[in-house]
Amino acid sequence: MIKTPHPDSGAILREAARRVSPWSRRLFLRNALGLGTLTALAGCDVVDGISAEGMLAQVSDFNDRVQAWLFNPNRLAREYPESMITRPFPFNSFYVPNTPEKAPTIDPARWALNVTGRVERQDDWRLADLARLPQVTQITRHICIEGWSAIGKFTGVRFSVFLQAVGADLSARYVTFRCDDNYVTSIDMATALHPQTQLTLGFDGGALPREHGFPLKLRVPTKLGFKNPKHIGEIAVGDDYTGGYWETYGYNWFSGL
Ligand SMILES: Nc1nc2c(c(=O)[nH]1)N[C@H]1C(S)=C(S)[C@@H](COP(=O)(O)O)O[C@H]1N2
Ligand SMILES: [Mo]
Repeated sequence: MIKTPHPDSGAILREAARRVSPWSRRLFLRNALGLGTLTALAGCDVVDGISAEGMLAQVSDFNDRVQAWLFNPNRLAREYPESMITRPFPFNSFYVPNTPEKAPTIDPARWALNVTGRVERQDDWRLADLARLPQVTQITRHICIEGWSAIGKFTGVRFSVFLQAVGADLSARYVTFRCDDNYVTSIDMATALHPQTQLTLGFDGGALPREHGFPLKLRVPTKLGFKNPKHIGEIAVGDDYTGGYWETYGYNWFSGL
């Protein structure tokens, strides 16, 4: 059963602002402004009697929720002309050494995508099955939290189209990606349904190169690079918060527009 995907984020935000006390409303508004306020908070009297770390964790969690409220599923990330594509496109990984030679080698003949959780059809998908869904191309900027960005051309299936093809419960809260190099990340359903969120099979006019996530990655141009899982092996739909690899090291879970 397909349920209504997008809550009216504006109405939810107004309702939330009405319900919070004046003090927390101030905090609420400050946090809505950005992560810079975290440092300010850590250095002030508010943290007396509680650990700054605990406070920061709470504020980060608070940020995730506020940012999710503020997220506008209609707002698009910028798309670029072919002339602005970055070549070569940089590589990055969580494993050490951080080198493309360590990227997993996946045999497409033996690879299958597992789809689990709140979906009507838990069948595995082969590359050829995914290639039969309608393909779109977008040229967008990938921004890594480590301080670099690059513009690339990505081709694949709108993720919302895929979710409907598997009969995902679109009222579930999260979609989690488990990768064949043991990387994990998760996104909220509003981001999963964003029109630019793409299950990517192609890169720069060819197949997805090994170092950039062969055979399958998720391209989320509204989010930082670490929310763009490569070498996806499993997609899980559910209500339980699953976090992610870099998220456990303190990167803000929402990390997006
Ligand atoms: N499976 C997997 N996905 C991943 C990572 C990883 O190490 N493994 N690194 C993330 C980070 S931090 C970035 S910046 C991008 C890098 O993608 P690229 O190598 O195609 O530039 O992939 C993201 N997705
Ligand atoms: Mo990154």
